[in-house]
Amino acid sequence: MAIANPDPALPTSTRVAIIGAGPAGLLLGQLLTVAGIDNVIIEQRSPEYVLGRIRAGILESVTVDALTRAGVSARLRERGLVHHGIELSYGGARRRIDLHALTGRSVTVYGQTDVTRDLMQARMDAGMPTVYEAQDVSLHDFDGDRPAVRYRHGGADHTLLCDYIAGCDGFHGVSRASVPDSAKRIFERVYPFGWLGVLADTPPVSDELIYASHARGFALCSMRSMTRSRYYVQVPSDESAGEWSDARFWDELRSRLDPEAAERLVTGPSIEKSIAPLRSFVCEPMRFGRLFLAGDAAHIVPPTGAKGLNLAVSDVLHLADGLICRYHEGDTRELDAYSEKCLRRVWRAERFSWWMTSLLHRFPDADDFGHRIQQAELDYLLGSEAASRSLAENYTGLPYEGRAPVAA
Ligand code: FAS
Ligand code: PHB
Repeated sequence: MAIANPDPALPTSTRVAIIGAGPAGLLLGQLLTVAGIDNVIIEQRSPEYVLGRIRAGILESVTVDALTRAGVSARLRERGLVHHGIELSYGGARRRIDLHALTGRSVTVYGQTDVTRDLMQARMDAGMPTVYEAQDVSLHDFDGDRPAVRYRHGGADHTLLCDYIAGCDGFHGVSRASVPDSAKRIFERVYPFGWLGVLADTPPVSDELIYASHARGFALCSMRSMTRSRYYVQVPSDESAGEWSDARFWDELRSRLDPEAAERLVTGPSIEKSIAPLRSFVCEPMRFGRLFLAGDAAHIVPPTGAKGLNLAVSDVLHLADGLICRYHEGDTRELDAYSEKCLRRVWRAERFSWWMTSLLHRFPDADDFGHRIQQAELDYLLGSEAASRSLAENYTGLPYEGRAPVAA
């Protein structure tokens, strides 16, 4: 399947220049296109490379609604798995948290790769320009009213004039790096471990996700479909995926699961194996003149709470609404409120992701007291409807603060 226009005429001006063709950039591009607002996406990698990154798997209902609004939810509704609960495994037993009974909400299992592919297809169908394999991307004059993006492509230098720049280029992107240190405030916590993830064409060990807390470390049993599983084990932050054979991974995963799940585990050859570092990170503010940061370009959460992709989506919803108000009604109030509105939801997701990570992982510097506190927190969580409801509210996604009502 072709997933990009082969030789887009490289435009020299647009309304919104979007840096990055990950889920944030592609979703923003799609929402602006649907609203008739011209935009260009500039991506440093090839479409195949972008699709080759295996990342998130859990979508909140806010994300499903956003993809529906963007007109790209057909495959998601056909193939996505709606989950009404998750299981926590510790002390040799599994206990279920009934997300739907506690909140009336559920989550949908649908891989980020599929979300990205659906958005790429929609962009190609709409004939919108995406410049892949752009090199030496640089941002200019975003503190003025006529910013520009410069890049090399096909051996030539190009300049794209625009009204606004959306920095959707992830944690290692150029957008946040283009802002002077004096203009941003960084909040960060780096965890002393990472997640070794394996994708395998094997049936999932259970119908729902299993988050396991074990003396050997955290483990997660997830999936992409009922025939494709996604598993993770916590590893020291200095590990490399090359040190882990498939057999070693399966043995370690099995050792961290309750006996019933360990018995049911179906192993097979890994089709992807990689280690993701864990960090909490927020850049404040998220707007710098005509430059808006969205998604991982502005914040990172440890994946324990399944918030990363969902936060990127809520940023994009705020930014799309702000740009639509500006172009359709000449009203810049939503744009002016962008950073403050995003950061309210970002910090709540940062708190939840930090809390889930602290609860379920084994910290190398923790003492016996710390282990007992984790145990007590888990006992309380599963023994209290109020505590379980709090987890369920956050896991299924806190309410999205939409557009402020227009004053009568
Ligand atoms: P992305 O990083 O996805 O996309 C940014 C895009 O910008 C990339 O395509 C990149 O090539 C491009 N880019 C970078 N620099 C550029 C430049 N200078 N010029 C042009 N383009 C540039 N979240 C979960 O919920 N669950 C998970 O299990 C999970 N696992 C993860 C594992 C890893 C290794 C990583 C890095 C993240 C993981 N995440 C997970 C979080 C992840 O899903 C992100 O939240 C999500 O990809 C955010 O999307 P974007 O903001 O679009 O950033
Ligand atoms: C995934 O399926 O990749 C996944 C699911 C839940 C998480 C993190 C990752 O918390």
